[in-house]
Amino acid sequence: MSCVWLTRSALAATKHPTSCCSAAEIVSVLFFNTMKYKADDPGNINNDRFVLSKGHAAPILYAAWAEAGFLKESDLLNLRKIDSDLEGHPTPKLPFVDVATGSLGQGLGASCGMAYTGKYFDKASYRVYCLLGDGESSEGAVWEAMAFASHYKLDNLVAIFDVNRLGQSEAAPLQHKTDVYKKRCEAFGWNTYVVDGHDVAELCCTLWQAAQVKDKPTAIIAKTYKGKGIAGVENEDNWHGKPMPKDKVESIIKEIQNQIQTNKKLSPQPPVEDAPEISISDIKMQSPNYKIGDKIATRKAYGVALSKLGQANSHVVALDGDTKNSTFSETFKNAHPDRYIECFIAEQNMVSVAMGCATRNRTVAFASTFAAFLSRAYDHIRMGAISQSNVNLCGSHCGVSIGEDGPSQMALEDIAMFRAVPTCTVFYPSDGVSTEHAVFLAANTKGICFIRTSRPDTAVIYSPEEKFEVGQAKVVRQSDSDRVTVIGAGVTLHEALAAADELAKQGMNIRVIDPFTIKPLDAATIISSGRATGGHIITVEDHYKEGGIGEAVAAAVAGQPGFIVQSLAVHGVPRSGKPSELLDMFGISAKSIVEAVKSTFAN
Ligand SMILES: Cc1ncc(C[n+]2csc(CCOP(=O)(O)OP(=O)(O)O)c2C)c(N)n1
Ligand SMILES: *[C@@H]1O[C@H](CO)[C@@H](O)[C@H](O)[C@H]1NC(C)=O
Ligand SMILES: *[C@@H]1O[C@H](CO)[C@@H](O)[C@H](O)[C@H]1NC(C)=O
Repeated sequence: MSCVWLTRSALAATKHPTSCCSAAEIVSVLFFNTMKYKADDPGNINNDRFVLSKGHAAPILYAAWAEAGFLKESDLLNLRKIDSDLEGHPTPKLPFVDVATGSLGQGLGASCGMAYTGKYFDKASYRVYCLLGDGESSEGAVWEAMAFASHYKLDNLVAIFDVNRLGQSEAAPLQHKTDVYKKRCEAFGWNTYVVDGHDVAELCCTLWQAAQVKDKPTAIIAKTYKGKGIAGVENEDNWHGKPMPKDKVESIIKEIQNQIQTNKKLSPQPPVEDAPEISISDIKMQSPNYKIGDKIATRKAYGVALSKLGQANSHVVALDGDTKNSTFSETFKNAHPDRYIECFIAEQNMVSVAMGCATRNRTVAFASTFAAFLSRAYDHIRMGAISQSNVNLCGSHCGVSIGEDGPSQMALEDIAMFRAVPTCTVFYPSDGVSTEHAVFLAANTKGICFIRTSRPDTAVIYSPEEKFEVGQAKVVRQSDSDRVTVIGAGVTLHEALAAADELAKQGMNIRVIDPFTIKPLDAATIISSGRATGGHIITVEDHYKEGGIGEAVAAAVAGQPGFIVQSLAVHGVPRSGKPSELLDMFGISAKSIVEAVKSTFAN
């Protein structure tokens, strides 16, 4: 079946023919026996999902969709070319790809999110199939997903391990020890089969059996050979990621064609059409319930906002990694228990699951944990951008202002990290009202959204009627005689306001700006304020200098003549202490702002 086109395109251009050959029968059986889908409408909400976690085998995926009739066979010859969507690894530029793969170990987590959504939110018949490499299964994230899937009884999920013995530079650690894989999968609570991955009849039968099993996900350990069907290459070292030698291509194609037993045209079975039509766009918010001067931590306001969002749209879902009573996603859980997914202490998997939930516009997903712990999921977040994911992430407990818990819990790199993600909007709300807007705007904003929340209680500074937009800063304090523009966010905005009060008593006025989103940054407001204050700007942030607000502002005003940006930021490794002591120690308190402003005045 697909082998011919697979091989022809693979031999012509791909770096990974041997990784495709081991999976040829698996993919053929999935696409033309097991899976139910509309070949002419790959993104249909009712279709079974397929995730190629071993993304480097992309040519076999493209070959399958060509065999199904969605791609033209001639398209395959454009593999990896600059003007073709058939890239080296699959991305959702192609409507049959839900999440980008290629960074190994991430496909099963996303598959878990899709399967959870299918079973518990959509309550639909579609099933989810994920193909992994054996080398890939050394990734810890695979086993986070394995634990998740059995805990939630995802019987609509099948993981197929293509155990072809070899990795990239040498054999995978377990080689062909399929019994060890089986024990591991069973220990993780999966219904598990070991099969000959080149036996079409056995694969058909096993995949049928998997669909009869209730309350457990199914793992299929497929014993295969890398480079199967190519003499001199099959099961040999040193062929990973290598095209076949040019002078051998014709004979290899002939060799593979000779192995094809039938040229019968096969078509997939249609899906059961029982996934509900839903709308997740244009979610409206009611005005916030805070009064100016109320004290509430933005992390707490996040929970309130998320439950209101959940009320406004029934496809909003929340995830957390066992920190729900710290991030306050618990408030959402209490209001909408059926739409909360506890992901336990597995942040990489949580991010992948959230992305899986958000595929095909099935949900508006918000995943939260301490912002510090999102850094261990950075590769997953990065892949989320390539996946065109609309997932929303909330990181609480940012900065030294968390206090006594000490540096392991303090996020001081998260702004830098999220600013560097190409599709990401970075919200940094400073009070209850702006937090509520951040949550509603995130729900309605494409791409990845990150909301940075803080632990300490802070005063509400905006009236419930205040309007917020992505990329629109607020000038929160101004007069005609301002000499310096101070930009703060979160706790440091409140420090800046306290500094403004103190300085005003001494006859010195400053302008204070709340950027609201750090990316996109409202350069126009910052530049016009900076110009009104003689080009003097001071940024103050509970984050490291590198990649933080100061550098974002410096970049925004670069090229403006006469501007000077001074950055007050955390440096070095902090320690435990009272929040106020730490703000002083790291030079980001009102006191430090007053000093910095005074020295600017003195110059
Ligand atoms: C996270 C990550 N690490 C390393 C690589 C580089 N890489 C690509 S394929 C591969 C070997 C994969 O082996 P396996 O999962 O067994 O797949 P197969 O043998 O089927 O090609 C490696 C190391 C990668 N793509 N992603
Ligand atoms: C979270 O809940 C647990 C169990 O009730 C409790 O022991 C813990 O102190 C709570 N944590 C926070 C930060 O409130
Ligand atoms: C999701 O909906 C948006 C419209 O809000 C649309 O542009 C997009 O293509 C949809 N994505 C998928 C994968 O269906």
